This record gives sequence, C-alpha cells and structure tokens, in this order.
Amino acid sequence: MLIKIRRRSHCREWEVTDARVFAQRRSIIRQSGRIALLGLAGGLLAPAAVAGRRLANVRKTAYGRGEQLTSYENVTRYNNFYEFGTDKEDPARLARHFQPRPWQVEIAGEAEKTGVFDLDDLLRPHSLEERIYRFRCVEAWSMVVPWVGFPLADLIKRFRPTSRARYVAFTTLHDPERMPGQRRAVLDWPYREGLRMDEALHPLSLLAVGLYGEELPNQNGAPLRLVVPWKYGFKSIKSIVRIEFTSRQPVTSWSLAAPHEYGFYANVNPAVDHPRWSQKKERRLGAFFKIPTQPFNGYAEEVAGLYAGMDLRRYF
Ligand SMILES: Nc1nc2c(c(=O)[nH]1)N[C@H]1C(S)=C(S)[C@@H](COP(=O)(O)O)O[C@H]1N2
Ligand SMILES: [Mo]
Repeated sequence: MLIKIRRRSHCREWEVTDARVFAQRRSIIRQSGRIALLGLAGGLLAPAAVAGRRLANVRKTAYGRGEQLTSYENVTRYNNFYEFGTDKEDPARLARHFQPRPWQVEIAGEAEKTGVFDLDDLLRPHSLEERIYRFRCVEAWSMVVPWVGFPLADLIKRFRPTSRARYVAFTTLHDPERMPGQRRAVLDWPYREGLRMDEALHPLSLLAVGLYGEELPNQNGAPLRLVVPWKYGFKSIKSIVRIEFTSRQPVTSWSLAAPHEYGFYANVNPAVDHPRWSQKKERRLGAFFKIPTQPFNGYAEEVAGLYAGMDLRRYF
C-alpha cells in the first residue's frame, strides 16, 4: 500500500548520503530502464538551478556568522516537499513552473484582527533580514542556509491574538492541479504544522521569503515558509496559505501519519533516537563525514528555557 511505502521512504537513512552521490544513484536507476545513451543525455540536459529575483534592502545579521554555508546547489536541488514528489530531486523539477503569485494568506482564529490578505500587503510592514541558520532534517541530514525573512513574532503581534490563543497552526496550499504530489495520498493533505504560542513568539522563529539573497525557489516553499531552526525540518512548513490562532494543540501532518515517530514538539534531540535510526549524528549536505547532532540543533542556550520542567522523551 502507498501509505507503507511513504512511511518507509520519508526517512530512509541510507538515503542520507551526499546529495550528489544520491542524484548519481538515481540516474543509474533511471538508466537501467532505458538505453544508457538516453540516460546520459537526460543527465546532461538536466536543468541548471534557476536564479530567482534578488531581494532588495536585506539587512545582514550576526546569526550564524562563521558557519560554512551549504551550497546553493545542494539547498535547492535536494529537497523535501511532498506536494511535488517524494524523491529529493523531484521538487526542483516538478515545482519549476509553479506560480507563487498571486498569493493570499488567511489569518484566522483567536485574534482581534483576522481576514484574508494579499501576500504583498501582508509583507509590506516587515523589513527583511538575512539569518544564517543550521537546519536539521529528522532523516539525519543537515545544512546551513542563509534565509531571508522576518521574525514570526512581528507578524503575530500585528493581529493581536487573544488570551485564548495558546498555539499557532499553519497550513500549506492544497491545489492538486498545481501540486502534482497531492494527487497521491502520501500524506493527509493539506500539510499542516503548528507551534505553541511561546515557541512561535520566540525571536529565532522566522518567516522566510528568500534564501541566498533571492526570492524563495519554489522547491524551498515559495512564497512564504516557516523556519524553526531548533526543531526537525518537518516543522518548517512551506508555501503557507493559512495561519490560525487556536486554544488547542493543532493536528500536524507528520504526527497524524506516524504518531510514534514524529511528535508535535520535534525538538532536535540527539538523546532520543527515531524508532528506526539514531539521531546522534548528522551528515551535512556536501560533506562526507558525519558530525554530532547538538541538543536543540545548537540553539539550546536560546530555547531550552521554553521546555523547563517538560519530559522531552514524552514530549518528543
Ligand atoms: N508543505 C510542506 N512543507 C514541508 C515539507 C513538505 O513535504 N511539505 N517537508 C518538510 C521537511 S521533512 C523538511 S526537511 C523541510 C525541507 O526544506 P528544504 O527542502 O527547503 O530543505 O521542509 C519541510 N516542510
Ligand atoms: Mo525533514
């Protein structure tokens, strides 16, 4: 059954190899079904990474200064975005012609101000900054990305959530015509994620509109995505169309699909293994040797206080 294949495919540790090695293996597999020459030509004709529109007035910040950046190529060609396929190289190809404009975002729920807003109106009050963050996928690969965006807290405050708003729920676009991966039931679409209000208001929580100084490539979640650097990558939901303030903990796609494997909190934690593999180490895209994974992905000093008194094995 599809579901089974998907669950296994989400986090194959053997898949956690250098992105290029993986791409090579895929092309070898592909070739086996055709004549070698065709496979070779396919590789040569593969589209080069397309540069997006440069973002103006982006303020540099000290976040991540000194980190070695993962290459643009690896950041934009090795993706998880199941709306555009489940193989790492699918999103770059299948999202190529996706149009992230016009785009509307609904702000709903327990807040004084709610409504449907055109994305450009929603973004206008915010000035953009660049932040270099480490990013750790639950599959044990990681990268370092220069995101462009603004604090999620700044957006939340504009809508004045009420005292009943204890969580923030996020939803990705659901449009199987434009997102071919949604024609298969690999997840219970639309993709949903959520944060506790104090996590959402934490200064590290970022709404990103770009990377490497350019508008977000479609495969990285254009036109608007979340980046929560101390949590496993699946919390960082892409292509957001809805933000809702709720009193109850929202349902999230991955905890719905496999509750024992992907919890609501999903804080990076080398001390708690995934049921099917270790989380002690990770492989940086572009590097060969694994490196130790840090608690909260190295952001413990900033965020550990959010979880004081919580049993992080139970709330994984
Ligand atoms: N809507 C949506 N958001 C998503 C995903 C997805 O499949 N759909 N994948 C998640 C996972 S598992 C990871 S690791 C990151 C990958 O982000 P990247 O492709 O920009 O590296 O996006 C996250 N956000
Ligand atoms: Mo992930």
